[in-house]
Amino acid sequence: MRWDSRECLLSPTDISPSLPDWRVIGVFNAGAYEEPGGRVILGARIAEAPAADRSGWVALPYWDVKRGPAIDWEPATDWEAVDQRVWRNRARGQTRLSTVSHLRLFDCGKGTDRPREIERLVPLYHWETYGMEDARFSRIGDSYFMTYVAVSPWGVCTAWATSSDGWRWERQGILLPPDNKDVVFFPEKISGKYAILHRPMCSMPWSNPAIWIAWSHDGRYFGDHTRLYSGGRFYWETERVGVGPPPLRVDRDWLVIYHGSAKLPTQSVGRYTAGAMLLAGEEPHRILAVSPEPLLVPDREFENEGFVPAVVFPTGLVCRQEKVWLYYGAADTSVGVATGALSELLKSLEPTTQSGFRAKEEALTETENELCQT
Ligand code: MAN
Repeated sequence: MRWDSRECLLSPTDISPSLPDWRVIGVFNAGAYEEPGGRVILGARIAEAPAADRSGWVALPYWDVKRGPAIDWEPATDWEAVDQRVWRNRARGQTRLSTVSHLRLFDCGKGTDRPREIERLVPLYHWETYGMEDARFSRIGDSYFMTYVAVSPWGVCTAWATSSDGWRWERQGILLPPDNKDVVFFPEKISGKYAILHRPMCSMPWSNPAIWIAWSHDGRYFGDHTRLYSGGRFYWETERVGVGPPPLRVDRDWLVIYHGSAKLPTQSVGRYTAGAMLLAGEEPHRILAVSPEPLLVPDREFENEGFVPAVVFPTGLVCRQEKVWLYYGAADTSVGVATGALSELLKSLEPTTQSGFRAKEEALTETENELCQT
């Protein structure tokens, strides 16, 4: 994919911390929507940690729903780093995050204007106390739907909120219980039903985490869950996949941009790239085309240097007059935006029938069906 432009739109130095003695580690993974008047709003994740270090102690930040950002200081000997994002208690095996996140909304004008902060969404409920992360936005009819990852002692859930204007959000609670993230609403009903893509994680490694599709009559209670895609077909998505922005209607079908990660010899978190697939319009559990090569790879300095190097993590997509604005987290530190022609993006997809992809997926499904019936 040939992008027309690619730039860093927001970085930690643009953001004021929630408390004077805290620091912003990252502003990243921004969901996006376009208002009817054409203004683009980003909902970015702000990850923070206390500025001070205490020798011999580990800072475990959290968000007290009554008092705001807070820290549990724990003896360093009791905790080991899983990677830069996660601590694990040596005795209990319990995990905690090294940063705590909330969400901020930014007005970024026509799409790449200098973002201006307009709203903050901070943890209000027990299930958000370790942070609110990675928001995605869909507009369905006259309502805005937001999904976000809600982390707490209960685990990694997906929570959701709705709004009539995109500014004042009404929290709707937990949409899907742990562990589930990368959840997006399709931007319109399909055959009269709401549909979501989601990414449950098995605590037992039966397979790589997969993207699933589910259906609902009211947009709240989802069923008819079907497994869609677990990655692993291409070298850049061998470790895990998860959907990025909500699907985009392209003629009769759906363009879905997703992240794929692959292990790196040099660091514990893999390299994250962005790929795409096309789902059938009225039967979105059918994959029609895929991108054998990633659309976006971390090859700029701001994507390779930061809290988690070698990460591009797509979360927002705006399409106007055949041009796309793809918003993505860069190195879990900054917000990047890539712009290009929709036609170029679609050109990079290959029909699944050509790549033999479909046949393999069907074979897999047959085996799984047999297993289910025994
Ligand atoms: C996971 C999530 C994301 C993060 C990536 C890369 O998928 O925690 O929020 O951006 O890893 O670190």
